Amino acid sequence: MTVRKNQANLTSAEKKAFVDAVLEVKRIGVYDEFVAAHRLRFALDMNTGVYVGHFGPSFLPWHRKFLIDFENELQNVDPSVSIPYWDWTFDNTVAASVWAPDLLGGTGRPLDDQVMDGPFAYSAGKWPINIQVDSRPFLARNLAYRVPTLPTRAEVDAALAMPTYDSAPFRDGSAGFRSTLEGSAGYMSMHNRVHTWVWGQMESSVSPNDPVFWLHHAFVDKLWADWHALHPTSAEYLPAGGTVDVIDLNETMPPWTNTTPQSMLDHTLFYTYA
Ligand SMILES: [Cu+2]
Repeated sequence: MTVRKNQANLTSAEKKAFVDAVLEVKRIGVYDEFVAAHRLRFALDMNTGVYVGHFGPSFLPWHRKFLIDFENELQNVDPSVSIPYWDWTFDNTVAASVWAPDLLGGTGRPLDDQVMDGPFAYSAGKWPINIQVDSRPFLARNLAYRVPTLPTRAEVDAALAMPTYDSAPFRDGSAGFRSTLEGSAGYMSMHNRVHTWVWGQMESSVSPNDPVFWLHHAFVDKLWADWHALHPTSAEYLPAGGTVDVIDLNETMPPWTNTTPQSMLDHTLFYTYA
């Protein structure tokens, strides 16, 4: 059974196994398929008005399935590996262990935001940026540059306290837990703010180019699970049906042909959180 752990609690051996599996999925070309899939979905969400991966209720189940698929690829390389999560409310500085050279490496250099240490530095030779939105072939970050602080535990707790998953019109800024957690209810808040805090590729449609994408979204996913545990009688997902341009509970989420929000509600079918 897959157990997802807080990155702060990983042993050195667990960190190395995770990094090695990510590098191998990259080497065989599969990693970039995930980057391309996210870029495509983000563009469709932005430009077609049909909200599947972002800006609507299926933000959470879509990313849950996306992470499960990626975790399966990691486990094809090393069955012991799972996606760790990064609690950015607690490990909230550039000195946090997630940015150490034995896990993700640190912030970029001033000249061009190029990450210079860790396994994903361009100079280490194993992490070319192939699926791009600009011409930079290297992983870029500028931690705490565009916004100085990450979301706080109090902000997270306020979102978790909301009893409603999502509400009409089920879009950017709708009242309820999903939109508040996604960060569309306020400029650069919550999930969105974390992407912006990291900067570089993380602040773009090709954000999975930075492996912190998976650790960030694993924590967002855990917060969805935490929210349901706090509100066991609330509908775990809304809307239940009949909503135009929005994925209802039993509608299929592209690009998959066999995945609905309903099929993603119980994460314990796939993994648990430690
Ligand atoms: Cu995200």
